[in-house]
Amino acid sequence: MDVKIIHFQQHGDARGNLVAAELGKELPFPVRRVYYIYGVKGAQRRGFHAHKALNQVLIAIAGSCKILLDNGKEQTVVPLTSPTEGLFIGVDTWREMFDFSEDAVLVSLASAEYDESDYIRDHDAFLKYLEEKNK
Ligand code: T46
Repeated sequence: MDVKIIHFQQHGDARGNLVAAELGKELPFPVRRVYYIYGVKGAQRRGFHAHKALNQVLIAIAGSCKILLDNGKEQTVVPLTSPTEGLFIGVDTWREMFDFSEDAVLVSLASAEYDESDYIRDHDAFLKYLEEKNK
């Protein structure tokens, strides 16, 4: 599965903490878009799609949530619980986000501008897409 936990260094002192993410160090791609998700209520799940070309790093900069990842062959669930770790998600990976804490703020660092045509929003279509691609 093309996913990886990235550990960010925490620069902490008496004033509090600072985390940096820099291209070529913690970040494996140039960031072209940032968006964030917050105020997710109770049992709401989000995502339910894969991307054909987009790479992302997801960071729970506050609170926590879980990310279900699926490459068509296997599934795994990654909890995001710290602003010092990011989850890299490569292309062709189905994702669902759930179990958001009330205070959760999930930031995404994305490799490209928003493009709806890059989304596969149906799981059967996702499996068919992978089958065609791997022929
Ligand atoms: C992803 C997961 C982790 C925009 O207008 N611009 C944007 O950059 C984004 C990301 C979304 N939107 C609009 C499109 C929809 O009308 O915001 C609305 C909600 O988007 P969506 O339903 O795709 O949100 P999630 O939380 O299901 O998925 C998002 C990202 O879209 C997706 O790329 O990997 O977070």
